[in-house]
Amino acid sequence: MTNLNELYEAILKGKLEQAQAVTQQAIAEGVDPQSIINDYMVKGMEEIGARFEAGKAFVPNLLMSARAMKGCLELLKPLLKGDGGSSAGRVVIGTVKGDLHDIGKNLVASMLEGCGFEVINLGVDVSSEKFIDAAKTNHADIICMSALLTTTMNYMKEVIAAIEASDLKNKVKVMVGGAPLNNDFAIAIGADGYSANANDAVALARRLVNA
Ligand code: B1M
Repeated sequence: MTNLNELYEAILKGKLEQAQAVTQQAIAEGVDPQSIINDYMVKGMEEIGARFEAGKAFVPNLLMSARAMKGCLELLKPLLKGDGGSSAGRVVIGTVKGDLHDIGKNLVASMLEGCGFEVINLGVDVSSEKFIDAAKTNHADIICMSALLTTTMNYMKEVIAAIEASDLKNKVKVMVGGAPLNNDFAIAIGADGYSANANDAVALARRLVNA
């Protein structure tokens, strides 16, 4: 029986091989992928973030934990896939300009894909022009923005203003998310919705597409 606390520890210490070995064992034992991610992997990332904030961990530690988390998510990604049925909608997703955090955004992208959405993932450091071009080219239903920094979250407002000034106005919905955001912020910048995690993002995307 897998000891998933070892996964938490491996993510926290940034030990990729060890984290992947435990993840593989958990997958083989049929442990729920959502539980592996939310109860152990995300908790490890939260703890390394808290240690960083307290001056007890440094950027290289964050990078190593991020590498371990990403390596495990790659193993779990196929299990988040849906049945390949008809598209639930088309989403353009990216982390906003100036921000390089992509783990949560990629998790949201994988969950949306797993639940039948077509996802165009623009990566990190995405400008308003790039969001708008991609949404137009791909006839997106939703633009989904992520930010992890209090300094970059304000850029979302610029993207929304650019959308309003373009011919996408009233044609595309905007969803936002990321650790420093909340619902009040989303309303204040004129987004159509905010979600705190990947599961809620799927539910919100479904509501927005059907609205
Ligand atoms: Co950075 N970092 N980081 N970092 N980093 C934070 C965000 C920080 C809170 C750490 C801390 O001080 N406690 C802090 C921000 C403080 C602030 O803004 N107030 C911080 C800082 C300061 C920095 C640097 C400035 C550090 C430096 O260089 N001195 C720098 C900035 C670089 C830049 O972006 N320009 C930096 C760099 C990095 C690394 C590159 C080393 C690395 C990122 C690697 C990568 O992503 N490829 C990193 C990491 C790993 C973190 C922490 C530790 C973990 C983030 C993470 O992956 N969490 C983070 C601390 C923390 O968050 N506790 C921290 C796990 C992930 C699953 O959760 O991303 O929140 P999260 O996503 C969730 C939800 O938020 C939501 O769903 C996801 C899944 O449930 N969600 C969405 C996210 N996006 C969504 C979009 C949606 C919906 C939901 O659309 C609708």
